[in-house]
Amino acid sequence: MFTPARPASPTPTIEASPEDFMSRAELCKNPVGAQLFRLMHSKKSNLSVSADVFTTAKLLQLADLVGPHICVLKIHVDILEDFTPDTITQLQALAKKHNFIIFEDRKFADIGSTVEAQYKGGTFKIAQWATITNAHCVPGPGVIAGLKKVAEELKLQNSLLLLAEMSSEGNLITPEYTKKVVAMAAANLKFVIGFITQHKVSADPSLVNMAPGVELRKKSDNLGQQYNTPESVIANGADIIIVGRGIIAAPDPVDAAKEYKEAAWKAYEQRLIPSNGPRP
Ligand code: S5P
Repeated sequence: MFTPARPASPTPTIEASPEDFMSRAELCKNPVGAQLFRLMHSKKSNLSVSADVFTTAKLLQLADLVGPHICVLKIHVDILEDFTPDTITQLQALAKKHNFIIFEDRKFADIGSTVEAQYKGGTFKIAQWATITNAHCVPGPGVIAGLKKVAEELKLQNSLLLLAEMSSEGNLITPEYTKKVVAMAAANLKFVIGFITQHKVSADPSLVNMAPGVELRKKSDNLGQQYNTPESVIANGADIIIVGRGIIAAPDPVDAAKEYKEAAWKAYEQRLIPSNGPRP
């Protein structure tokens, strides 16, 4: 008599976790948040390079080199000595070629009406090209309202990260302050996609946690920066590592980018194993 083979019991896969990036993409209220989670999944990269360089040529060269290995390229546009609108046109072409998102690390921190003008105008016209930017919440909710107003009026598909924690020694952020930042994010989910932080700070899985201050070989610089490893920040609930000098000052930035990418992705996969959730 024919006995049908018993169906193999489903092997638990990492992708079945409700905490995986593809599942979290479904929950995002801002399309940039969803795009970011999906992009990380498809590139298997939760690495953001902080391209803190001083010329357009260096920025474009670095973006072209590390582009295949990153989800987000973070820049400080105001440290470029030779910025022109063409810097951005060329950077956007590389973002398209390598499929990464451009993040201007402007850290807006003023009253709503001032940040509105800073985001929209001036030399850099940040709102026109920075799919992601960030803000300190110290001025209160007006800082978010001012930035959101620009994105809405210009019909730009932009997004904002809030500084919930900092990596630098002696910073003034307290757990109480961080809680209030999380509440401000929760009140603005159509615009805010997550946090700059050292830990997972919100229980809302639609919000992304990006951690700077990551270095494999150093513990600090000589100006108060403090470093952790990719493994430790991701075990603490960060989703994306932001790496500057660990990659851009390495003898071979591409090799370094691959090393950080692999370490961060492995740590993310480890965290998806049920008993290894983020440490409180
Ligand atoms: O708390 C913070 C927040 C940010 S955005 N600590 C940081 O270091 N950053 C930024 O991350 C900082 O402005 C710099 O561009 C990058 C870290 O660079 P690295 O060379 O120390 O890795």
